[in-house]
Amino acid sequence: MPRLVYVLNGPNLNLLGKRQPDIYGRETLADVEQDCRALAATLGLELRFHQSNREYEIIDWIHAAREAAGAVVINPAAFTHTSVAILDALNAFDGLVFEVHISNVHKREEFRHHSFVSARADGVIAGFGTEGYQLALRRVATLLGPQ
Ligand code: CA2
Repeated sequence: MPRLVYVLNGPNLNLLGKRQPDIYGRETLADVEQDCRALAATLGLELRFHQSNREYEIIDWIHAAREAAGAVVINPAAFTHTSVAILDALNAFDGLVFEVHISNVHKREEFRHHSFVSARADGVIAGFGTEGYQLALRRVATLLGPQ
């Protein structure tokens, strides 16, 4: 399987580290990207890292992943709880899918307890802060095997 991984981030995650540090921590999305790139290099993974506030852009990146990637690591943010379209796109992708949430969504409001994406995910990480992205990348590397 290709060692290319798409790391996709949904709406408002561009504000990471700038608001609500009590829930989402102090790392910015640029910090998360930097950490992911450093780890990916040690794991022999190639990374495409994206964020969008637009559902269609996330769907387009999942379609692009179909052509070339072995895994998608996705924090769909609020689209987690609303988007059948993102679920449908992920269902058309044959590689590994890991869903990441910075906060523990199950400890929060009831509307955050349901995820459309979890029906397709090979694993779900919630409540590990931004470290969750790293855990997901490590799992991808384990499942893809040595380079
Ligand atoms: O815990 C997560 O990672 C979430 O996916 C984050 C989403 C939320 O809608 C999900 O229920 C759980 C919200 C992302 C918004 O991120 C912000 C970060 C800093 C300041 C404001 C928003």
